[in-house]
Amino acid sequence: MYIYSHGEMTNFTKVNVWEEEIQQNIANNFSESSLTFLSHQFKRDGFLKVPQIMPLQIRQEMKQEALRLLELHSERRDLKLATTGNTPRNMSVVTSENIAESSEFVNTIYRSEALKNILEKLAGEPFLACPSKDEEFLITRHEKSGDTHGWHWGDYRYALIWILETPPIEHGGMLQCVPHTSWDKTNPRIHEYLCENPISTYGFVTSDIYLLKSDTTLHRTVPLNRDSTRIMLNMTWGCLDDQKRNLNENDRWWAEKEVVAGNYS
Ligand SMILES: O=C(O)CCC(=O)C(=O)O
Ligand SMILES: [Fe+2]
Repeated sequence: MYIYSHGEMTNFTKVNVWEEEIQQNIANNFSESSLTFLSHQFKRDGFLKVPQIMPLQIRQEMKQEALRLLELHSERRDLKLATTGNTPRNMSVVTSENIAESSEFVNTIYRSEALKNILEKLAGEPFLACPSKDEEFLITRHEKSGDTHGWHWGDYRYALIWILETPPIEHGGMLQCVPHTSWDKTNPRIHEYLCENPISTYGFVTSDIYLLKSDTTLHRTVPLNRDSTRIMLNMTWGCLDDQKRNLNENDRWWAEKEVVAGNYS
């Protein structure tokens, strides 16, 4: 029976309007020849700034949505993580489950076919819904002097990061990347990677978006040098290779307040 209540009908229409806007925006901003160059750049750097992938209005609405979710669910994290060589995590977070349960907007944009389609073209392989429910989404807010998301890799291959608010570069909060590296959780050797490879540093403006090849790009945020506000939303996808991997579960600091691999002081 195809009977919708008024509320469902309204949501259904809204989702279609967003999808239409995203698709139109992508058609306006990406030509086939620009896609070739962007995909090469992404292969080379493991990082690609693509703010034009989303209409400005959706980026601005996403900031309001993140502020709402932070107000409802933010939890502070302060720890060092053993599986990344004791690099620090100092920030407030909203967990994946809290985002998934509380935000129709985030869920809808994450499931946009037009978005997935362009991301697959940029990356050159299929995107799979994140294999792990606790890693699909993450919101972080750097707020205090010293706040940083220390050097790490991602468990899954692709992250689309929405920079919803950023302080001036002078305050820190830039992203640093070392592409073409890989994560051994029992021997991460991060300082060796830093000595052996060039580090790229990327500054942002509010409303930027970037795509990261998170499993083979060592990355961190530069610590804030004063109290200031930097808010990001992470949307994660897996790839076909991820299905073969076996993940140890003792370091999921974003999901749990205290984890086995975390050092708290
Ligand atoms: O805040 C950022 O730009 C990076 C976020 C990140 O590395 C992550 O969510 O895993
Ligand atoms: Fe990351």
